[in-house]
Amino acid sequence: MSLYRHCLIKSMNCMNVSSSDFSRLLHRKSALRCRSFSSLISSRTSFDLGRSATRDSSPNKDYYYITTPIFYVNAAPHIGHLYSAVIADCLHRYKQMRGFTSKFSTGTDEHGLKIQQAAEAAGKDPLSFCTEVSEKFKSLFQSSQISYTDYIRTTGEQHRRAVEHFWTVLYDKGFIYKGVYEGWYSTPDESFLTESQVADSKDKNGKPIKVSLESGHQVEWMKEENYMFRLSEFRPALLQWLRENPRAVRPTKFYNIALQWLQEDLPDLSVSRQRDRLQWGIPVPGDPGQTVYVWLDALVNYLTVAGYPEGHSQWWPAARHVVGKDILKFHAIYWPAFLMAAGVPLPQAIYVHSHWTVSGQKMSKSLGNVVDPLERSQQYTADGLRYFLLRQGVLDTDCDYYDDKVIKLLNSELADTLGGLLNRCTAPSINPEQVYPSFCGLCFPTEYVRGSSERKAVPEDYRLVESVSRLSAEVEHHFENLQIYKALETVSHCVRQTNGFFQRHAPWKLNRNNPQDRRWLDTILHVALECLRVYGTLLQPVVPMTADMLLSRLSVKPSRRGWEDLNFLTRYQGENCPFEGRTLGPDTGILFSRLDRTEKAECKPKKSKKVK
Ligand code: ME8
Repeated sequence: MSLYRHCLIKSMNCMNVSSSDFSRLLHRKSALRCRSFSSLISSRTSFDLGRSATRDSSPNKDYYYITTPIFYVNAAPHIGHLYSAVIADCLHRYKQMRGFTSKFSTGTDEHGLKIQQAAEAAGKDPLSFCTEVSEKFKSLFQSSQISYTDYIRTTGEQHRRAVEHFWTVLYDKGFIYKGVYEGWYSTPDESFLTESQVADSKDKNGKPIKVSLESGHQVEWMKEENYMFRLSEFRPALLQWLRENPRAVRPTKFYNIALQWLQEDLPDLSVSRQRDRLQWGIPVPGDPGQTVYVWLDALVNYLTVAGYPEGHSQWWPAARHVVGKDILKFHAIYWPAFLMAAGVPLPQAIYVHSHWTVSGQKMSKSLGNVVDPLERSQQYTADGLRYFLLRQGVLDTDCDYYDDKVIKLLNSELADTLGGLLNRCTAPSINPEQVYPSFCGLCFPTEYVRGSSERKAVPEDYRLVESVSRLSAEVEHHFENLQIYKALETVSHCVRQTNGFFQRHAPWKLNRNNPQDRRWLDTILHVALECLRVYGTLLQPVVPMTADMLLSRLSVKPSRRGWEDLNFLTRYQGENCPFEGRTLGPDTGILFSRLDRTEKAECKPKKSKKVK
């Protein structure tokens, strides 16, 4: 049987069409508005994976386009939302440092039943309700130094045009047909589920209900006339795409999950809802009785920001999506299938992260344990919270949040170790001239010469130089592998080594008036400040304000804070150091204040002591 005939039978089964209607339909060109079988076949060229930008290197190597999920506005932002944004922001800033022109998009997902219901419950008109919550996300992101270049709202006009265009392309190519969807629907997840994805449960009154196995949310049985997307036809192409691009979904754990899903049949996907049930959404082009399914609407946001439909050719090939594990299927299966159908290249990669739990439990409104990121960033500072999330967050495993852990980590790594080191090297008692002092090659010769009279450096000092010289390459490697926590662990290890170096040589015991002591004192400070300069530069994508404060104190101009300026201890290599002899920047206080535990695991910044 021809594929066309097969398609017709399938869709007619959904529509309960009789066999006489079938033969009439078979001869009607407008059937399914799928122009003709030959056009359906020719549209298969859109599966041409050779055209998709699926290798992790953009055709235009200088562009980088990173996105976060767009967040539902049915509730205020929580720590998980901020986490996605912080990961994307860190990668965006890192790529900018590496000389890329980077676009970074985030925003809010404002259509769908759950938003419609939330607005109704709040007694507000949907758009004002969406604007109010969307502003909360925006202001959280702004106060958390999320340096997005684009903030998209799906209720925007430009987005509506992009969705209408995208829909029309899918429809005209014959990938959308009208049928009847009958099955389970989860409104909180805005997701259709098969029988094997639901389980029996009881509501709080003991009444039997069905819930989604994955999210635990209650599902309802739904039967309505919908437009269906021919997802089932894309299984081979999706498999081919994933097999040929093992880095398309990262980390590997999630790549394997996506591959596993493709081992089973993929049912066609309902991509609209009846307008009488869902008004809050984009009407289906040419059929005002139907509303576009919120996930199709939402996914197109990434294209809208790239300039779709007219002008996306510059940015789209550089696209990477940061998403949580809960929405992997939408991004690794539905989205690539939609794009293949529309003849648009696939994104470069999908970066998936796991979830934050709170004191070992899933974060949920009903448990009352939702961590408010705005409140926490006021307590710990924006940089403090960013550092914690990136230092503790591991993409492929869930991480647990509790306040004590934040306080301990920030006090140890930012306040004591990093802040303490800066404080010690710039304290007026040890550095009265407030300069970046000179390095003396006799005290710290390139070769470790046993018994040399002026040499003061000991073998551990050479190990420090070795570690810090390697550091930028290691950080680069970890950033590229999306292991930001490892990059921070490596930096933190070097900061501790530098403190050890300072402590070992106790420069405060040296006599400034003795020329030999003075040369060594200056060398100790020079080495420590060089280390700090490297740490400050590398930490910019993670803690931008703290890094700025540190580098400003060292008098490193913004134009000297790039990756190419990371050359560590050039004087040791016999080259000039552009910072040697410079006056330090003004002292603007403590780099990172120690946090104090108060009742209820709350904390407040404590006055740290500064070395005079
Ligand atoms: O799913 N830990 O929006 P959403 C870490 N609008 N991250 C978490 C998290 C947790 N506990 N909980 C949520 C939607 N997230 C859709 C997306 S995209 C085209 C449409 C993060 O408001 C994580 O990134 O439910 C997750 O994927 C996202 O928030 C879901 O946000």
